[in-house]
Formats: sequence, structure tokens, C-alpha cells
Amino acid sequence: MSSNEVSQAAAKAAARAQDAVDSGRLNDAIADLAAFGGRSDGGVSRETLTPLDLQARRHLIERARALGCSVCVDTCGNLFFRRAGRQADLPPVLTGSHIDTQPVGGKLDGAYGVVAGLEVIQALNDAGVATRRPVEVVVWTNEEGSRFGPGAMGSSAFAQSGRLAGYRASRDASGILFGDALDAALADTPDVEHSALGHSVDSCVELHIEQGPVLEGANVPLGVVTGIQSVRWFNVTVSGAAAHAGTTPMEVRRDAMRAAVELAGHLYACGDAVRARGLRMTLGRWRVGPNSINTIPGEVEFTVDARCVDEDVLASFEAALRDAVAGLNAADGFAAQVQNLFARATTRFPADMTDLVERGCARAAANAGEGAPIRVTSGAFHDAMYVADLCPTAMIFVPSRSGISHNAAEYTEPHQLYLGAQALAYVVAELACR
Ligand code: HGY
Ligand code: MN
Ligand code: MN
Repeated sequence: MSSNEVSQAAAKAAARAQDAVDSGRLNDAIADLAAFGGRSDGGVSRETLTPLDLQARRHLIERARALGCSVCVDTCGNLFFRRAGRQADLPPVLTGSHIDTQPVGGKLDGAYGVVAGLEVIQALNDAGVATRRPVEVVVWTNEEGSRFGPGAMGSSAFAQSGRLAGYRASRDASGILFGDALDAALADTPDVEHSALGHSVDSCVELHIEQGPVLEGANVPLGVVTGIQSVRWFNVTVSGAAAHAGTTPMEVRRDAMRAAVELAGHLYACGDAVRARGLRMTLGRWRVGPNSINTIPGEVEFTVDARCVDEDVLASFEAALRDAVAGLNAADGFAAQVQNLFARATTRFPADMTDLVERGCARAAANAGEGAPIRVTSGAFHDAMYVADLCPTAMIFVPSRSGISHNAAEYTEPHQLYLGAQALAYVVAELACR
């Protein structure tokens, strides 16, 4: 076939796959997965490599096998569900996301992309589409980074296998090593083929909820993601002297909490000064030692999550943070340190991939009589940011109600979830049939 004939055939297969997506089946499968760690407030608590996460992985392995997929797991616990292509030796088209959640998360963050990936497999089967390339749905390990830091461990190790050694030494709040939790997860899949990190992939497209207010504000159901903003995580430790809350005069205290709170206030002021340039800063996790009501804190730790589309703004914020910490060290009786936990520069997806995503979204939206897709930058990071180092990569967004995520109230209309899966089916089928 000529290249023109190939692309016409690929576009036809893409349309057939898109039209074979089933809304009821998709939304039922989302609910089934959400049961693993489901909460009475409607949210999901399923942190990475916990027993609930392993049960959810097992559930997905069974579902993938029932769809005729082969399954393998790599040395970072990333699961791959593969649908064969006509040419088995070709690198696969990759889709999927993560299923680990925040300590209190929603049903959709990550999970939606994995479940929709399996729905695409089902749609390809139902439509009788024999793709040229294999199609793989991936479940990335530890995207959230809330139990073990940093985030996106599975995808970043897949992109650069040397990262895994350092990740294995990461500990959670109770002192458990990521390496031990990972080994337990791998031992839980004796029936799954184990593979090395980082097999080659042809291209990748990740479907995800927006987790912000833009699509809802524009009143459109689909977003073509052009890129992902930069992110930097830090851990700040402030040390003073623990002492008795009742007997210690205020003027002689070396109160680590007061110093940390003043430092935090300074960081908020630095953030506010560049808010118009898009800086977003969060001091999300605090640890106080000895954490007693009647002991003056001797040591306080807090995390900083800083993000911006403008790398220069992020760099100047980091410089201000480091200056403030140095100032504390110069203060009598205090010590402070700042540790980098995670840093990822801005990701931009290639035009040919975003154009393909736009075609897939536009067809789904038009068939549903909905508004055309718009282009958006992602405020959240995603595994796609690391896969983009390896192959042509893109993302598709659906709206989040009131822009809420990382919260039990996370919600997207079932019809919008359906349109997102339709768009994904189109893009995956087209890439796999080229
Ligand atoms: O933090 C993030 O951006 C992602 O949702 N884990
Ligand atoms: Mn996510
Ligand atoms: Mn998340």
C-alpha cells in the first residue's frame, strides 16, 4: 500500500475503534476499580504498593487477560497489558496511566486513563481492528509520590533505569522502604512475566482528568494537552531547641515552629509577588518534633511544591528559598536545610501528536454535538512527561467539576468520560495502524 493508502486505512480504523467505545461498560469499569480503597465520602484511598493497590493491580491483570492481553511487569513494578499487533516485533503504542491515589483521592485521577485504555482494547476487539503495531496499556508505579517521594517513579525509572536504585531507598512516614514494598509487589505476581526496565515504545498517549477549572470554564468536554508545567519539590528542615512550654521564657526560646512559620510566611510572600506570572506554591506536609502540646518544637520539617510554566520564575523562587534558609542558619541557635526532592522542567508535546489528538477529540465531540476541543497546558504533572523523553507523546483531558481533584469530591460527567475514551480510541488506533 502507498503511504497515502496506509494513512487512509489508519484513519478508517481509528473511526471504527472510536465508534466501538461503550459508555456503560467504561463507567462500570471505573466504579469496579474505585471499589479498591473506596471511601464512604465517595473518594478513594489507595496509596502506592499498599495491599489495596496490589488487589487493584490483580483485578486489572484478570480484566486484561480476559480481553486477550498478555501481561508483564518490569523491575519497577510497572504493569503492561499488551494486545498483539500484526507485526509483533514492532515497538508498541503505549497508553494507560497510574492507579495509585493521594491519601484521600478520587475515583478518576490516573485510574480513568488505565480503565479507558482497557476500554480501547475492548473497542478494538469489538470493531475487529487488527492493528499493525501492538498496543500496550500501562499501569505506572507510584505516580503520586505522596507515600514515597518523588512522584512519577515508575515512568521516570522506565525512561532512565538508573533512577531505580535511588528510589529503592525512599522511605514512607512509617519508615518502610520503597524497595521492600516493591519487592513484595513483584512477589505478588508470580504468574506474570517479569521484564527489564525500559522496553522500546513507538508512541504514547495518556488520557487524564484535567484536575483544574479550564475545560469546565470553556464549557467543552475535551482538551488537547500541549504540555506540562515545571515542578520542583523541596523538603525544608528547621532546627531549634526543644524545651518546656511552661517554664521557658519567650525571649530565650529557640522555637523551631516559630522560625518555620516565619519562613513559610516569607515563602508565601515570595510566591504572591510572582503569582501573576503563574507560580503555584504549596506547603503540603508538616512534621513536628517532638509533636507534643507542652514541648516547644525542637525540629520542624515541611515540604514545598512549586510549579510554573516559566522556568525562570521557578529558579528565582528557589533562589529566594535558599537565601531564606541561609538567613536562618546565620540566626543564633537555629539551623535549617533545604533538600531537593524532585525537579522536572516544562514538557512540550510535538505538534504532529497534538494535531492527531485534536482530530480524535474533534470527531468525538462533533458526533456528540458538543463544543470543539481546546488546547490546554497541564497544571498537574503526569507520567507522560517522562515518556515524552522516549517517544512522540501526547495527552487528552476531560473536565473536572469545579476543577477539584486530590479530593474525594473529584468528579467528571460519565458522558465526558465516554467522549475522552472515544478520543483515546481514535488516537491509539490511528498510531497502531500506521
Ligand atoms: O501532583 C501532581 O501534579 C500529580 O497529580 N500527581
Ligand atoms: Mn494523576
Ligand atoms: Mn494526582
